[in-house]
Amino acid sequence: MQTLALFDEPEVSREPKQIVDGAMLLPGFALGLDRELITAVERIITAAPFRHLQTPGGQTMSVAMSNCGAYGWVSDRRGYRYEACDPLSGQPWPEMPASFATLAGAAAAAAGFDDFAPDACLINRYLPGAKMSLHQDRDERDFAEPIVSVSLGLPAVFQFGGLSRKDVVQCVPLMHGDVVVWGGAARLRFHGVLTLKAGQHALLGERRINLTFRRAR
Ligand code: MD6
Ligand code: FE
Repeated sequence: MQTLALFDEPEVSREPKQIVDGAMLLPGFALGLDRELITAVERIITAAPFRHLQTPGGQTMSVAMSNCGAYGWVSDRRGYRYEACDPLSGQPWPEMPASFATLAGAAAAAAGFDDFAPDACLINRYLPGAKMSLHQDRDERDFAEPIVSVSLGLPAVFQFGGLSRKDVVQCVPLMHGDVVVWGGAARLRFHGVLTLKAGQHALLGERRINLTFRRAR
């Protein structure tokens, strides 16, 4: 609960902004839930710790990852895929908290995608120096389902490209509490995150956490 309205004044507009056709930025959409999300992430990673996955090409990713929900995204020498169990523990991924699914559904609806019911939440942790190279999200079964991405902690620069890796990219700063929803014509656009700069965030210290909600199956 907010007790002092003064501290809840947005410094930037909370009007939804279209980034490209099919991709909407919802500035500050997750701000009211930020502490709850962070507490839940801390609990999830005690059961399914952050780890640096290997790419199929044999590189170690600089972003550390975990998951919650019925399916978790994993990568290793065999490829990218969704798994019902954490390969580290052999146990099912921690349950997706109801507050996560509710937030993701509400964000999707605010961007025009009704009835989004995620079954996978990838949790990305960036420390300064970590980045995510341009990629497409194409391991999900139904590309008609949108993706909802929640940013927490240090600001990052998100890159939105086109449908070809060589297309020009647009840079969008993502701040603590921002949510991006994308689907439709944007669903298979290349995207990435530039190298995280050092800094201190009041709630998360020297980290950025990203929650990416998807319908995997
Ligand atoms: C990140 N996000 O923001 C990485 N993918 O840390 C993604 O790769 C991503 O934010 C698909 C849709 C939204 C995303
Ligand atoms: Fe992605």
